[in-house]
Amino acid sequence: MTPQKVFGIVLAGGEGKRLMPLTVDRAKPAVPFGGQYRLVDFAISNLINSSLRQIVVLTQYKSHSLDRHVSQTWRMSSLLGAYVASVPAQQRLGKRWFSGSADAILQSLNLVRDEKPDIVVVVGADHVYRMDFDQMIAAHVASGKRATVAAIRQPIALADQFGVIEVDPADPTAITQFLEKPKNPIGLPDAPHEVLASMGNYVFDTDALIEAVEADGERAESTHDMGGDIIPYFVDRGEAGVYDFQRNTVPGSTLRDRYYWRDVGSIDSFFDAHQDLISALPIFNLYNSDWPIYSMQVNSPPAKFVRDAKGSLGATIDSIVSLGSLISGSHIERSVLGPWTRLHSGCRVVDSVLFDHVEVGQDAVVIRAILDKEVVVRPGATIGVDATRDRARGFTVTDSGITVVAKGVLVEP
Ligand code: ADQ
Repeated sequence: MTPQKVFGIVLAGGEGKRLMPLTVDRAKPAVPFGGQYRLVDFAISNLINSSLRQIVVLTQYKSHSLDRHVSQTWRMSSLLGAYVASVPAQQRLGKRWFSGSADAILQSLNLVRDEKPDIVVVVGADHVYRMDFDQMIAAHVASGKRATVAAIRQPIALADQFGVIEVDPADPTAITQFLEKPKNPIGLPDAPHEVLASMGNYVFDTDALIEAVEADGERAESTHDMGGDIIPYFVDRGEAGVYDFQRNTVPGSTLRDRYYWRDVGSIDSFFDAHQDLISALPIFNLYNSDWPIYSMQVNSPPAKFVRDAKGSLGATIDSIVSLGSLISGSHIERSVLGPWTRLHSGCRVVDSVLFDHVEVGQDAVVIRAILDKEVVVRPGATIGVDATRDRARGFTVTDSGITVVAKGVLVEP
């Protein structure tokens, strides 16, 4: 097989309404995850760990913090023409921002044309997973299809959040139908309670992608969406193939995290994905150095744990504590603490996610909660103990009982 020149496009313009209030003033791909990462780091790390070296990140909505993160984290050596460039929406084709993910690509085609790649890989920016795209590219080239969609089985109850794929029984790599977020999905023949869901990651022959997004730009009735319009365009022509994510293996993965992929589009799934990181046998193992997930390295001192003034030792178990944190005689369990957290004596933080620079005062209690950056919990205050009271205080509480406190809020007892 001739070596292919591959160009990567990361779609990072999503608004992330279902993650409110975490997306009040940052784009969804910029939402902190796992202590020291941002969601976009997972997609970019996968592309870099595969052989891609020319990558653009298309941003749009509240992109300041995302642009800053991408430009500060992903500084590549220009020696070999390598780059990860954040590209804001530029109104190149008329006075409008991107109207959908396909329009974002249409408006950025000059970047593709400049590089003249054989293959374009297009990925979303809001999933937690490990994937070797070189394996998918090889399968795409071998199949002779012009567009290939990565897919994973998901419970049928979630079908309305995904593009749902039907394949040809005679050729299970050929897509015969693609329905974006169907209301009445049909289960798989061998598993009626599951569907084959698009992961929102695609491989295209470059000429095919250009042709499809240009044709889509002419269609007034189009929503200009990759899943809603572009993939069905290829399916109608018999040119769309499916790539089974369960065929993908990355070095160092364990049986438990081999096919791990999670859409973290809602507060509940965002919370659950954190729980997947922290158990002794993690379902998603951050400590796999053979396929690293990269992020910004800030110059911070190590995390420090001290006994409090009364001599109480505290305990931290099944948790991740990031650099710069100072923990004094507190009880931390099944929690993820971001950089520069301050926990004062006697507080309890259980089943929670704290972003960076959160401060929790003496004897405060935080249970099943997500605290955004710079939240200050005053001594003796509680969060996640009484849902009615939390809602009355203006916090978001999900049906499953996860409380979210927005950035910078001061929580009084
Ligand atoms: P969704 O995630 O619902 O479904 P969408 O909201 O278009 O689709 O987001 C896809 C990606 O594109 C995200 O990373 C988002 O940030 C980005 N994006 C959205 N609009 C953009 C724009 N105008 N400019 C730049 N980036 C933009 C998609 C597929 C489904 C698939 C799921 C998997 O459409 O078929 O099943 O992903 O989660």
